[in-house]
Amino acid sequence: MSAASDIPTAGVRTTAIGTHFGSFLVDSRDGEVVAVRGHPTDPEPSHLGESLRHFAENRVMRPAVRQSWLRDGPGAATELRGDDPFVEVEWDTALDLVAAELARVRDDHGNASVFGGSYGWGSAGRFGLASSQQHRFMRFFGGCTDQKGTYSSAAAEAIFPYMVGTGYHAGLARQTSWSVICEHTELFVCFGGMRASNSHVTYGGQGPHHHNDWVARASKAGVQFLNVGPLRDDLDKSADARWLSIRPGTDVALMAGIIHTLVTDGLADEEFLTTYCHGWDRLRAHVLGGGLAAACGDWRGPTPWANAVDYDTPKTAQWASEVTGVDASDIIALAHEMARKRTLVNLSLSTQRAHHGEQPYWMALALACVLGQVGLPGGGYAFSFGTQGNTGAGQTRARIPGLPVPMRQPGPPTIAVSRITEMLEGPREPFDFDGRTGRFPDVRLVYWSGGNPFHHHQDLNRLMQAWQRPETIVVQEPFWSSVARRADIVLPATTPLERNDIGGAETMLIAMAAVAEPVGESRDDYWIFARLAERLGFGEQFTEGRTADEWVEVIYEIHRAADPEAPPYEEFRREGYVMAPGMALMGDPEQVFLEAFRSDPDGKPLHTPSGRIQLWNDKIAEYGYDDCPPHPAWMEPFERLGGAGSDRWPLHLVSNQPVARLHSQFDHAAPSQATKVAGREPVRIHPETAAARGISDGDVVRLYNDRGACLAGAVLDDSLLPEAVQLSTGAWYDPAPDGTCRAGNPNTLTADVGTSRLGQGPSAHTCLVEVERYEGKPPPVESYAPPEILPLRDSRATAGNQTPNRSPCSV
Ligand SMILES: Nc1nc2c(c(=O)[nH]1)N[C@H]1C(S)=C(S)[C@@H](COP(=O)(O)OP(=O)(O)OC[C@H]3O[C@@H](n4cnc5c(=O)[nH]c(N)nc54)[C@H](O)[C@@H]3O)O[C@H]1N2
Ligand SMILES: Nc1nc2c(c(=O)[nH]1)N[C@H]1C(S)=C(S)[C@@H](COP(=O)(O)OP(=O)(O)OC[C@H]3O[C@@H](n4cnc5c(=O)[nH]c(N)nc54)[C@H](O)[C@@H]3O)O[C@H]1N2
Ligand SMILES: [Mo]
Repeated sequence: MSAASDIPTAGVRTTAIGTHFGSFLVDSRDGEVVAVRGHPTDPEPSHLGESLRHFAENRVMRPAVRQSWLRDGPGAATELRGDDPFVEVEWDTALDLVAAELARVRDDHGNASVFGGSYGWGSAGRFGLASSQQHRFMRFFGGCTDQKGTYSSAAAEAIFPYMVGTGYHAGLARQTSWSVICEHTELFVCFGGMRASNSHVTYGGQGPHHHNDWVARASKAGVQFLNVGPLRDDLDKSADARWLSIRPGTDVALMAGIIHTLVTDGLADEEFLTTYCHGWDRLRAHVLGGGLAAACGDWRGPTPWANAVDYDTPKTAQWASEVTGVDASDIIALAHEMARKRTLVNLSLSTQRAHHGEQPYWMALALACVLGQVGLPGGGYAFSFGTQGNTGAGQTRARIPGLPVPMRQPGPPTIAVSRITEMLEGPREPFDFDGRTGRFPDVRLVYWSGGNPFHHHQDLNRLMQAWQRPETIVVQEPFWSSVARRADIVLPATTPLERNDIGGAETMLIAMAAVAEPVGESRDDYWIFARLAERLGFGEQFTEGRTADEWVEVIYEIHRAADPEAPPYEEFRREGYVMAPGMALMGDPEQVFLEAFRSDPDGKPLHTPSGRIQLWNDKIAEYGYDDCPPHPAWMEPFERLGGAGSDRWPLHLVSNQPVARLHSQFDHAAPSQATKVAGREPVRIHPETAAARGISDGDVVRLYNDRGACLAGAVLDDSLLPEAVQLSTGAWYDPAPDGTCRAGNPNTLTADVGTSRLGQGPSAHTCLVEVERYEGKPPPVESYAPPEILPLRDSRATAGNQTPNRSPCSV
């Protein structure tokens, strides 16, 4: 971050910006950012702010159409997506093409043939948020095939209502607060750690950064942190944490082993379990290995999950040790320590972004129940601490208003967010999702703004194949990102630095003001959708006759109506930000998760069928899934260390969130590029693992498995499990002709398998690989330079040939 004294003052203008990683002051001169400073309200601004200086680099300057598509129309040479050059066109031409194509696909094939789920983080800004813009547009368009859930927490979102009768996100805001933890918690067990770098971020707007401060305060107050996971540095040094290194993907077995120990050593809180839980008898029978009949109680329906669940083996510490790689004596000691102390059991989202990812969230709740501490101050169940910055802030956040998005139309289907490749591969194929069945639509047109499937999706080689299926792919993007390069029509979007908006963080609203004119011919997402809507006949509905700036004011007024203390709009803009007391601390700053339920289980029951915590759920039993039993259980994932696949692929790939950027955003810019090793994404390898393979620090290495390969720069580090390698997400996908990603994108290696038929979430963290030294001259990385572009000048000269032969341009 820039220090105030570094900033030249002559001609400098300061504006504010709200981002997913905090609020900042941006000093600019003549449209160029000269410094990015933390907002005065932020005690510990994120280094991620520095990337904003690079907003003008690697931009899509003009609307561009893939050459084959422009020449031969929809569906032309789709195997050339990503290889064809682009031809720049005038905005009117581009908008006519896109509108005509949307109309053609809708009229010929129906709205379901347009896929507009458009998952992704885009940029924060209550009005500008690209996904809301697109969803509003698509609703007036008559609907489209949509997506449900998130890559972040799909499996947790799925299982939450079945276990506690509330949504995951609602639960998140009701977490036990840090102030209570500091005072009461003795042992804070963190499955998947609590990564300091991850806590910089909160979707939609991170407020002041307090996470590190809370961790340090808790540690000082005597809270003992235990990091359970493959990386020592998943918990910051300031926490003075102990580290229990475990094979990734085996947490549920560890939890089962702890529960078994507690039960057999008489430490299970039977009174809590019978008063507050439904199904404990069955779960106990399962953990003790009492057989299928005992574990299923009076359930008389089919039990297809019994093929995946072992009902006969007692889940002893010894058994758990064989699965997890943790010593049995450590498991027993941990069980005893947990029972002795006020213990809070926390899960990071990483544990559920894996095969059978519903289970860790459910089994950890069961463990907290066996300890009998759920609802006690500082004890019980916690989740997602360390996965977003404001967890534990002790508040129920009021919704900060954004662009209104009309209700979804009935009709076009909704798929689980991460089932996109399956959808493209298998039109009309059936799918299961959270108790319902559906059929994938026959998608002809894909529309994306504010997200990057060639960042977020697993098994990119497989996605590349499926990506050839649609006839037309439209992408709205500021940058020549890996998804923009694989579009047929790229519409250049502005970044938040080029528009006015409102930033919303949990305790304040920020008046965001443009720093620069739009780069090149880029336009706001709103401008683009408004013009398309006009061409398609619903312009007035989409815009309601308002300019972008008028919308920003309207959104502020919606907030003000709910918060009478908020000043008039003009004053808000003049001041640059406003604390929103009506928005902050809606809940109890000293809240304890499920405290009310604990104090009065009959008067304040949970919204579950039993009114209790469900350790068994009949609804899930009725679904009859073979990969999601009606109670939490350990099931073998499709691959893991010490299990399936490990004979061929001896290393586990940890593809966690990057420290130096948000996902793939600004990977092209200096702050992220400065972290590269040998020009590629760094991969951390344990020195023993490296030595056995002749790999030295700084070498280019090749990671590979049956699904794909990528190159990365070796960093030797002993702070990880020797059988793990760590390659963060976000390097811009750069496949060589053989599919090897030269930049180091881990999603060339991950598997595209749903967590289960219930959650259908992504299983990114279930992944085995091998690594070798790259011999010979490594190929250069090409994804950070724009693709081949035939400039507007040339395309004007040949304009006569360019009317696509299958697109009626009549709208
Ligand atoms: N292997 C592996 N893969 C993972 C994960 C993992 O743990 N391991 N994690 C997953 C998770 S949790 C997530 S949330 C996803 C994240 O996946 P995404 O959210 O898709 O990733 P981003 O890189 O943030 O993509 C946002 C895109 O929006 C663009 N953009 C920014 N601002 C604007 C704007 O104003 N308008 C428009 N039109 N575009 C804009 C950016 O340039 C960028 O290309 O990745 C998932 N993928
Ligand atoms: N700086 C930065 N912060 C971010 C993001 C970013 O891109 N950059 N992305 C944000 C987003 S969208 C999200 S969803 C959150 C994600 O938050 P998380 O899902 O918690 O984050 P990850 O980085 O995927 O994983 C955290 C750690 O879990 C460990 N781990 C992986 N698999 C397992 C396992 O099976 N068992 C155990 N015990 N540990 C395991 C890994 O060592 C990893 O470092 O982070 C957010 N924070
Ligand atoms: Mo995420």
